[in-house]
Amino acid sequence: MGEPRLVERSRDDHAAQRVTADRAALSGLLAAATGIAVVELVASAVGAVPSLVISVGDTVIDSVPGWLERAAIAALGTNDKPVLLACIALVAALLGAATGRLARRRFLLGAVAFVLITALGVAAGLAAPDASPVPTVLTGALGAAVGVAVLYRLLAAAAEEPPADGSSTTDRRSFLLLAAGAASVAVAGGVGAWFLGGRERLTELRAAIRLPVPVRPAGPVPPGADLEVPGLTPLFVPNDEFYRIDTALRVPIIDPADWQLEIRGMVDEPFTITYDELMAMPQIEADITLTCVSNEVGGDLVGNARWQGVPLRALLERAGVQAGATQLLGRSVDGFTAGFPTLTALDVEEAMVAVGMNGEPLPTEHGFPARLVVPGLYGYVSATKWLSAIELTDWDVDGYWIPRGWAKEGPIKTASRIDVPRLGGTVPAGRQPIAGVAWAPTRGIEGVEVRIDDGPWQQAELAERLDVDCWRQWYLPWDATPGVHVIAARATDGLGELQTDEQLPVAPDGATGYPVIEVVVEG
Ligand SMILES: Nc1nc2c(c(=O)[nH]1)N[C@H]1C(S)=C(S)[C@@H](COP(=O)(O)O)O[C@H]1N2
Ligand SMILES: [Mo]
Repeated sequence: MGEPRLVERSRDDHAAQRVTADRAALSGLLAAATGIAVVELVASAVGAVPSLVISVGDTVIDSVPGWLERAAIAALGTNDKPVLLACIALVAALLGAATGRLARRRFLLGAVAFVLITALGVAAGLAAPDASPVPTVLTGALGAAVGVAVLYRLLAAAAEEPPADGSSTTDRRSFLLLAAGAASVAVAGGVGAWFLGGRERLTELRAAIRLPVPVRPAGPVPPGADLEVPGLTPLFVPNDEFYRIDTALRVPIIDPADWQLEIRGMVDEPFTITYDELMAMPQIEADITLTCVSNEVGGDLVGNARWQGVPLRALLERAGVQAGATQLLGRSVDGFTAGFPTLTALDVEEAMVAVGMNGEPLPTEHGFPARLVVPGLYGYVSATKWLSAIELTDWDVDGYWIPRGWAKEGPIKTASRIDVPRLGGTVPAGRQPIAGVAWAPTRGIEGVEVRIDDGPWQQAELAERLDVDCWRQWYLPWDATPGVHVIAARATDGLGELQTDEQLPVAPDGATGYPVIEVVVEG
């Protein structure tokens, strides 16, 4: 074996010793970047091929233990996605560089490593709900081939060192030129993938949609329903400021013409309905406060919007719910699921398949073309975005978050928040507003009290009532005296029940306790 192996090596390894380790690493990194760019470009243009980068991220999200996922959300909030993607990019870059150095010694080994790493990405891609196996594997193979070819070409150029006397720099330049070329291809591919991904086109599609006039519009907003105190969260949170929580690394881009909603499972007459059919059904409008079970006391994972859509009850009556179908499971195009009692869907009139948010078609981030909105339930058990199916099942089937350490039932707990003054802020002495919001969807808010330092609980002034499902602003004028003050608030719901002062964490079924802020008043 000795002799042929030596011969093979010298041919295989690009005169290995003459390629510096740094150049080899750079070659590997650029090979990885070009390969990934090619794959992502194809994935963005071909529906049956998922983004392999996103698939790897999804696999990470789905396989980390629930406590870690919660910790990541708690530490990073909505930044969890960019951080995860940056980590994947970093790992890919490091793997690429390592592969380049491996290929410097033995090109075949580097090439095999490259193919194996790509195969892992393909494996993650095949697990995506919208992946077709053959095109996905072919795309992976194309990416690996491009990557290996780029690696080969760059290493070959790097091996052609200029003579020691420095009389020629052509070859050195040719490596740098090639490297710059590969980098440009990678960047262009990435930018192309973003545009082909369809966000641009979807924005146009959404803009062309006219929401039908609801048969049961929400009432007019009475004067005084929004106190308009500077710094106080508005009664209706604008769509682009509305909190966003989901497991989707990349927002599903859905052309309503390709979309349909299935009503299936334990029903007499399963059916599917298109976007146009849904838009032609009688719609209602309702002001509903949506909140996340991960919202800390005083946190901002809560918002209020005017939602428009088709009542769930109408769809369920058409399908005919069978006895024993105690759970309604919403299913998303991206595989997310959330389930709640079927009775809630039938009893709560405003529970709906929403197509509109604050007078506009649903924003992409908030579930376009359709999502569930159910007053009184935390989002993780109810508010499925990018809805693809409504499945009637028994209670044994679990939605996405249940095996990850969250309670099976998720009724929203009565809560209040102090918005003004800002937490940890400084205010001048004299008359100052203390203001905030309070919510108890389905029960409504009857009172909010505020306590300053060790003083008595004082009744705050409430904004005009809009709807029990909708939060209510509150306000208390305060004669602020210089020094440090501690302000607490607590709400009473429409059933006369006081918000609990027991301090509980967000898991498993929602944080409780009074919101408390500290304010410095300057003399
Ligand atoms: N498809 C999908 N829908 C989803 C989720 C998700 O991860 N995927 N998260 C749910 C959770 S936990 C919450 S709190 C709400 C948040 O809705 P928003 O992003 O529109 O505020 O969406 C719900 N719907
Ligand atoms: Mo949530």
